[in-house]
Amino acid sequence: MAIQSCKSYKNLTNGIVVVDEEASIETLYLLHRIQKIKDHGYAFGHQDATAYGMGWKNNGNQYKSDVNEVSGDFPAVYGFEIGHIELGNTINLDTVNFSLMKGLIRKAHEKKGIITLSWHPDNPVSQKSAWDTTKAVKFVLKGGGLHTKYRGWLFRVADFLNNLKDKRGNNIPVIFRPYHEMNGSWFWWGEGNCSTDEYKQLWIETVDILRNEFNVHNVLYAYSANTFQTEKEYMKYYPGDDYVDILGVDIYQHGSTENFVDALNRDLKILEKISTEKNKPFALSEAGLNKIPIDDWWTQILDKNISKYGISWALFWRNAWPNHYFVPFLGATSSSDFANFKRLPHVLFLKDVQKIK
Ligand code: BMA
Repeated sequence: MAIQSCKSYKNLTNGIVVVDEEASIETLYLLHRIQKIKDHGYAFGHQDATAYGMGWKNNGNQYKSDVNEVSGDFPAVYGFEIGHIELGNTINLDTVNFSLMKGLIRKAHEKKGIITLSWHPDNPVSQKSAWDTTKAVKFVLKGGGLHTKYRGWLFRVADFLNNLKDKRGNNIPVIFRPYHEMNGSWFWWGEGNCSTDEYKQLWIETVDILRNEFNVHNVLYAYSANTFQTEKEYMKYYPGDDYVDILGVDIYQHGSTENFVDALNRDLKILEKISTEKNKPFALSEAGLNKIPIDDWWTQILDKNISKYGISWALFWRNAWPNHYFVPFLGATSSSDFANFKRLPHVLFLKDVQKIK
């Protein structure tokens, strides 16, 4: 990328002011590309695409992805998970090594892929997992007994983010999507486990500390709720326009196709409206049908119900185990439909987003 002034990149982002006024040029350029994607369709993403897949785990000497094996191209969007970075561990909660992850992030970035990071931090009070709902948020806020500990956690998050560098030493811009699915009650930061004000304060303090104190300037912040019924529900925990760059929603098919189709159309229509009003891009930040037992799910159920709304990307969850995978691997049900899905002109894989400048 030719060096241009920050000002000209701000023009490129259509006048959108990002959360971080000091965001790097690369970060503004990422936002610019995310905005442009929707003129061409939406980008396809996969969580941990290159870290492991069905029956294999990256040992540091390979670059592969189940998605590429089934479809002939890599994903455009790469989800990675930084849960347990806060503890200073060398591997994340799903046993992906953080140094390997940095390398995979660098590789995806060099190939012009887009990176989005989720974070399932342990419960800071009980020290159990993110799914332990012992009350915790109020203790990590300023003035709370665990605030110093929480700052230590954010120091480690910042250290990870600040060390994402390309070959030339420039920082790699990423989308950071913390404290997701807050309208569900399964995480310690979720509905019923803290008040809406506490949640908003957690978000605001997290951004302020990363940005103002720990000098993180390579991040776009994504607010990502679980499937919701109304605009009011979506906005209930929204920390404010100054603290969110991208709007997201996580929608899984847990039950009937009819319910899933209704949820996609209801939620994406609402997000499209909020996105237009706020001039912020939006995404299907997580999605999937475990094991994809429906042959034509990709083209007939998923794509037909998400392609008309203007999302920038759709990210599918990880291929973890034989009973927990969200993208087909060679020989799996829905593989041939997935290859057809990949060929749809508005469904953008890596080679397609490489052209979006
Ligand atoms: C969940 C599951 C867990 C995993 C977590 C974070 O949806 O896949 O097994 O630990 O995401 O990646």
